[in-house]
Amino acid sequence: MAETLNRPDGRLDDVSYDQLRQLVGLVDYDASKDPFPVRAMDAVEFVVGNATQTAWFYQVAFGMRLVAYSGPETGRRDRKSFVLTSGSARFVITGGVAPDSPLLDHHRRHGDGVVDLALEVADVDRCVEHARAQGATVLAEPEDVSDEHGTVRRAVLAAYGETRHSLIDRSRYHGPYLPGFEAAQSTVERPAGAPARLFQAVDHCVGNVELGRMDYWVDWYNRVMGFVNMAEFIGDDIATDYSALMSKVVSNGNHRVKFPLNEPAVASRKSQIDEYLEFYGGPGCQHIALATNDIVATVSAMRAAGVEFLDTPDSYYDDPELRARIGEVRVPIEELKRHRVLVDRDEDGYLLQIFTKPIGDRPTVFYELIERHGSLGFGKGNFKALFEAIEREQERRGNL
Ligand code: TYF
Ligand code: FE
Repeated sequence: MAETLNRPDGRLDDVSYDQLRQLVGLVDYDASKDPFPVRAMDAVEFVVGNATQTAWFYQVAFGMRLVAYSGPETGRRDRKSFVLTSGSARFVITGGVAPDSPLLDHHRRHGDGVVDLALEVADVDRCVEHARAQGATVLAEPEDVSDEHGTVRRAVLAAYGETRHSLIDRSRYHGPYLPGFEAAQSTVERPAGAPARLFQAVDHCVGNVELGRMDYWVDWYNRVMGFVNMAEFIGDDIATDYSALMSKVVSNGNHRVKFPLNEPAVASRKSQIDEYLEFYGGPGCQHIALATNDIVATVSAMRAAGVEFLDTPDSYYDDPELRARIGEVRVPIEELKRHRVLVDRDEDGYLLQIFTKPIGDRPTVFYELIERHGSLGFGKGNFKALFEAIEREQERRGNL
């Protein structure tokens, strides 16, 4: 008998600090000097063309649990929002109901996409004060919102394109998500033998910005959020070889929240970032990496549900240089090859990763699955194979 996916009280599963340290590569840092202390991603909110069916997709294909709902039945007439969780990861799927809902205009411009990378912070007012002093646009001033479950303090900052960062202090709140949301239960049953959850945390969320704007946004996260630059970057060298992109990564102090930022490289062929910017209608979130402790089980379950992943050629696995470089990893290389999972090793350890094809109608948002074993990187050793696979898909779409 398959068990249902949801926990009755609708709360996030506890993922311990030690589990997170491994899953997303946490480091120690001195929080006392942090001008903008961030605890974690609070939620990733999407606006989509059909929230009812998209919420179903994330339950069936990503094994997520439905925990909360808000919509016409709960007094919000113009929209529906479904809240889904997997471990410490929380997605909110929102769609317009009333024909004059501004969400439908957003969807007309961008298609399905990420509207809010919400951050959990301990002190909303202090963060907003610092952000404002650094020139950030405050879309919503700090305010308390309450219901019978308590009070949430929140504010909203503007980021790249139409993407927002809500800042959420939920330390005084005990409801299923935010005031206005009711607890909800999945009706989807987990397939017999499937893992209890397919991923445990959000590892990183990548932003695509226009040509020449990457350094502006890196500087913005440095100044406004006190984020630090991580070592990994893709510069001109890789960019021109693979006609791809330039990329730098910013993170909060302990690396719980990591935001790579990409801009298109000037190349003879259309960059994958140009394709995104054209079809998204401007800057936006490109991919979300989900941390799992068993990538083979996760990929198997997602494939069984119909999720499509980028293909990696056999030559990747048969390359003696790769085999020598990666050394011993948890999963036999033949099994990685069967599942098309990529491997990368650096001085700190290794990681396993794989990328889905775009999940919506437009060639914009996609997912990464990542299993870290010490590595704090992003798979730089895989960029060549990865970008070639992305370009094969671009070509099939007629956008190269
Ligand atoms: O997040 C990263 O940096 C890696 C590499 O279009 C990457 O996942 C960068 C750009 C891209 C796909 C993957
Ligand atoms: Fe990534």
